[in-house]
Amino acid sequence: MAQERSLLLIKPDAIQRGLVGNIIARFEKKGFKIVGMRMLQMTKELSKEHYAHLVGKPFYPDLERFVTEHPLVAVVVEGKEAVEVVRLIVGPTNASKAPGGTVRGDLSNSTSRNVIHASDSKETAEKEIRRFFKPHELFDYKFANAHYRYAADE
Ligand code: IDP
Ligand code: MG
Repeated sequence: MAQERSLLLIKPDAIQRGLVGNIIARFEKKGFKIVGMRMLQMTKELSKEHYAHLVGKPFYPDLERFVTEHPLVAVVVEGKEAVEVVRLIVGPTNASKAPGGTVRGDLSNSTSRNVIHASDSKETAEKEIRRFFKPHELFDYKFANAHYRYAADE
């Protein structure tokens, strides 16, 4: 089975608004396996590394203040085509235009305070998982009911 891993960051706005459980539940219900989870404080240095593609943008100073203001929750999920499927569940960056049923579409109306980060490619996911988790903080385990989640050839 082509299992992949993707990194989620449940951003400080979601924590302030009491949405952490709601967000994690969506990925569990879809069938993803949680293989890592920790609360952390994003530093300015970590923000500049994680958002390196945005450091020159006019909104970057506000983004950095926002993501470093309070702790966030980092989660690694595993499952079939995780990177692409997680992005579909998350919805587009501008939550105002995100379809209902997506995390951003249901829970935010902002391009900035959009409650969640998700890796955008397999390569990025591998880098981002290493950025936030040490190898011993990630877990390999089997679902006891795996055959109810995927067929043998998936
Ligand atoms: P993504 O989170 O959908 O992958 P990116 O372009 O990687 O989107 O941007 C990272 C984060 O930066 C967004 O989730 C959002 O919080 C913030 N951001 C992106 N574009 C804008 C913008 O035009 N205005 C304000 N904040 C933005
Ligand atoms: Mg991105």
